[in-house]
Amino acid sequence: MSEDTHENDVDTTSDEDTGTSGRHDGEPEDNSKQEQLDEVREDPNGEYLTTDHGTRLEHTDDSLTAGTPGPTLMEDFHFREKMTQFDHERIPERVVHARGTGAHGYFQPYEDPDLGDYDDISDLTKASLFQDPDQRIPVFVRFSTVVGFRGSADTVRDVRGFATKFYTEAGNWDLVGNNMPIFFIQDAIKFPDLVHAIKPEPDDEMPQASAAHDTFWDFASLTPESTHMLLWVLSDRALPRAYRMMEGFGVHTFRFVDADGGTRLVKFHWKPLQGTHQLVWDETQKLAGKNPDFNREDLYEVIENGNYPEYELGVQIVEEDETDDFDFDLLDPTKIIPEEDVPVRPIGKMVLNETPDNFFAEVEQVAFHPGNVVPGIDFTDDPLLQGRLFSYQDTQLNRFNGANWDEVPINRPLAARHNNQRDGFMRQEINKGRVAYSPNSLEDDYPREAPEAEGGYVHVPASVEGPKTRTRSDSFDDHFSQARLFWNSLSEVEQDHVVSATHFELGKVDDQAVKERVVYELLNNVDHDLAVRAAEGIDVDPPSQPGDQLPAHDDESPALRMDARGSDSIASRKVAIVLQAGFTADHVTELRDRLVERDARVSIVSSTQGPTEGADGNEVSADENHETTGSIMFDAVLVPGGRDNVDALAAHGDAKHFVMEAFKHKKPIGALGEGIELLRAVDLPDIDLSDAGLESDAGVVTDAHGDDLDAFLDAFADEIMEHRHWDRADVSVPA
Ligand code: HDE
Repeated sequence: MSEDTHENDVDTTSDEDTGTSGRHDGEPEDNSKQEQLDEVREDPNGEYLTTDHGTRLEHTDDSLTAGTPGPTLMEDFHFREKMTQFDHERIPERVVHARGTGAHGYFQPYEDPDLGDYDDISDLTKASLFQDPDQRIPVFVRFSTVVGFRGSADTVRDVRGFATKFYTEAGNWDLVGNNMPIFFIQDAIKFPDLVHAIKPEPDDEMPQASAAHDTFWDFASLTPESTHMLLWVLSDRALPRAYRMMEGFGVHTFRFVDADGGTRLVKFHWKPLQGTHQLVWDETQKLAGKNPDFNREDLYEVIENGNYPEYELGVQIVEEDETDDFDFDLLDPTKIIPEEDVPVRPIGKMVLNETPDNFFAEVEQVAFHPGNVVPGIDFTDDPLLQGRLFSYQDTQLNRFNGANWDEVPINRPLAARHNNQRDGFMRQEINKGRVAYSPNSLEDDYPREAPEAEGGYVHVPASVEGPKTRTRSDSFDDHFSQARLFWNSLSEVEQDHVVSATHFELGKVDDQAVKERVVYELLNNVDHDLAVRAAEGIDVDPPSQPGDQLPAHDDESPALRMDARGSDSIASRKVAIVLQAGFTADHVTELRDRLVERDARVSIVSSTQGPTEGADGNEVSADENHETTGSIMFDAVLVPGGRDNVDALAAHGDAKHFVMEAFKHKKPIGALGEGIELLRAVDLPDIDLSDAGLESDAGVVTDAHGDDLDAFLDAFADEIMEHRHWDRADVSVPA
């Protein structure tokens, strides 16, 4: 039988619709994963209501009964089918990372990446997805929190999942990472303990989506290897402003393999091109009530507005013979490689440009697995990674009630599939022929193994020897050096936030011994001052001297500071123009239009939605009222002039609160003309509010004359790009 005609093939997709040639040169919207999904999309204009089996229905709003009213009849197939489907709508939510959202997009390798000593990417890896800069690889990304249930709030203090499925011509590659580069534990066998400790407590199922309770800190206090990760979770990294404004990390050390079989170690990084930015704690708490979908909504809004989230994929490379150059073990997942020691080389860019059509079918049913790799990418002996290679396959059996989860459209590869795996619950593929085994002679031994030169996956033949043992490697012993490195690298403001976070997290712990262990045995071995400051807020006696395992170094890695990663435009930033009737209309329309020209998102906020009249009789339409929104939903606030406007605003508690709260959260504030009087009315501390002309002080931009809107807007935009103004007086505004 010829290769073209053998019957045993399970071709899920034709060459035409999969782009198995591997080229996706068209517009991103044309990527072939989308085409594949199109095949299973429901026709939105379907004319008639039918049963699941296609019978047209003449009446749907009443059950079939004997008499009116009367008992429902068994023969009401429409009722039974509809109700059965409904009763089975849920699948088990993920045991961790239950709360998430997702987007489609593409990854495109860079033409000329700065690869240091390597001529081009093929020197590093043969993975086909990185080779051709004209090729766009379809991707689906799911972002998540870890601890909360599926309906929990987005803005909790937590790690964020950042999982990417690359639908490559060589098969699916899943990079299942987080927004923090390390993890709590060193060995996967501790994962059930960690998760049981951090999830709501089993007797009363409280608290929701929070580590701030006894069982988590009890576990942590007895698990010193968690210290480095605890510092990250206590930092602003745990409060991302948006999924598109956080870094992503593959965490483990993986291997790259080139065409000659040469290998090297690699760590993966995602760098967001819209900057790495955080929320402040007070804001996250309020958002959890006022808009629990804050991060999810942001992702959908920016994609729908065309401000596509973009991330560079970067790699840190260590040659196999350089692994001893480090004072930690590269296989220890509680360690980073400082970027100053091994630079992150950008190798391509990911753009997220399409929201899912159906949350369940795409975001809920997408199933990641770190074991989904393609030739050119291999594993290391990191014991956390090794355990994950079992867990993800296994957990999907529970979620999908069977082994065929890979056939769900969002999980299906674009690469053709041929094998002898068969049957099971909800099998979609209709395999032809009588042969489902290998070797066989009846079908010419198809499907046959692919030699390495034809893309067959060959595991790196790494040598392994040693006795069977349950022992942690000595090289994993140092738990405090990098925790201290992280602490030393934070700005003063970021350190203050960590201290406040300890006051909240440990302040919620009832058991005094747990609190003391965290302070004395963990924090005091990171930094004495940190331990003393933490203790002072939580009724623990401050330690009198540094911990006996305190590392003797004052090293810093500036790349770890969040404020090191700004943005160079205001695209996608949300600006509120707060006004009442009588505002200076031409200022408002012009500012709004010019902000929109710069791709900012602008909302007009007033006491009521709808038309609001300016001083000259021209109207603008208010998008939000003070009930539907708040300053916490915005990146910046603008107050226009107009006598009546400002008098009304100054008499309006919600409007004053809006400005004060934005000030408290260190956000840029702009005011034009009489608008400055509102800032005076709320008494912003230590801010110079003069009537001289354009002024900028700690992120507050004012122009009493308002005659040069361009200059005003440039100054305001600069402050928005700064994100937050930490130099502003840290006062307790009652907001
Ligand atoms: Fe996961 N993890 N994990 N994890 N993980 C899951 O798989 C697990 C770990 C991560 O959006 C589960 O499909 C073990 C590190 C993400 O669908 C489960 C260990 C990192 C997601 C699982 C870890 C991650 C998961 C639950 C210790 C960063 C969400 C549902 C060895 C590198 C993916 C599921 C999505 C999800 C197991 C630790 C990232 C149970 C055993 C380290 C982003 O299989």
